Amino acid sequence: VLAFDLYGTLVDPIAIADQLERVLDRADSAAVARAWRARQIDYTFRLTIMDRYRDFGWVTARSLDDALASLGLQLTAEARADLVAGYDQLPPFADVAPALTALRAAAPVLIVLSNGSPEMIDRCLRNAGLRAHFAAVVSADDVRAFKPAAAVYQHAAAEMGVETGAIRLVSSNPFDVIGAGTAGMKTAWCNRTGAAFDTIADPPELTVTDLGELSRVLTR
Ligand code: 2OP
Repeated sequence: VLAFDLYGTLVDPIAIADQLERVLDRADSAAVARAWRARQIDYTFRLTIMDRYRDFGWVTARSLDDALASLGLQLTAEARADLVAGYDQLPPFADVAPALTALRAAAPVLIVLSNGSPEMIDRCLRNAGLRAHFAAVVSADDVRAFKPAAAVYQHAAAEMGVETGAIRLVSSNPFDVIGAGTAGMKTAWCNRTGAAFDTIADPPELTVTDLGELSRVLTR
C-alpha cells in the first residue's frame, strides 16, 4: 500500500498566497501563507499533546487568525471564510497526476492519509482532480489525534487490514515521514525544495525530488 500525505505532498498549501494577495495590501503574501501553514501544523501538535482535539477545519481557521494577528493584519469575516474555503481548492503539484497513474504499476493500492477532516480531504482531492486515483482516504479525524501520533498510522494500517510495515508513507513533511517510520511504516520523503531533512531522526530511507522520480524508483 502506498499512503500519500495530502497538504504539501499532493497539493500546495503555499499556493494560497495568490488568494491572500487579493485580500491583503502587502507584497509578501507568500510569507503570510508560510506563517499560516506553520501555525496550522503547530496547532495540530499542541492539540494532540494536550488531548484537546479539534478538527483540521477548525485548526485551519484559527491558525489563520493567529498568523494574521501576529503580522498585524486584519480581514473581514467574509474574506476569512473565503480563505479557509480556499484550502479546499489548493492546486496539485504538476508531477502528481501522471505519477499516480504510473505508481499503480508499483503498488496496487494507493490511499491518502491526512490530518484533514474526511470532508476537507474529499473536497480537496475532487477539486484537484485526484480522487479517482485512491482506493481509500484515511483521516486523522477518526482517531481524534494528528500526525505524528502513532495512532494515526496504526489506524491507517487497521483500515487497510495490513501491518504498518506493509504501507509506505509518502510525504513532503519530515515530521510525517519520521512519525510514520516510528510507527513501523516504510517511508519516502518527497523533497521538492531541496530542503535539509529534520535533525530529530536519521535521514529517510528513500528521498525523491518529486512523485515522478518515486514512480521510477519503485517500479524499478
Ligand atoms: C496532512 O496530513 C501533514 O497537513 C499534512 O495532509
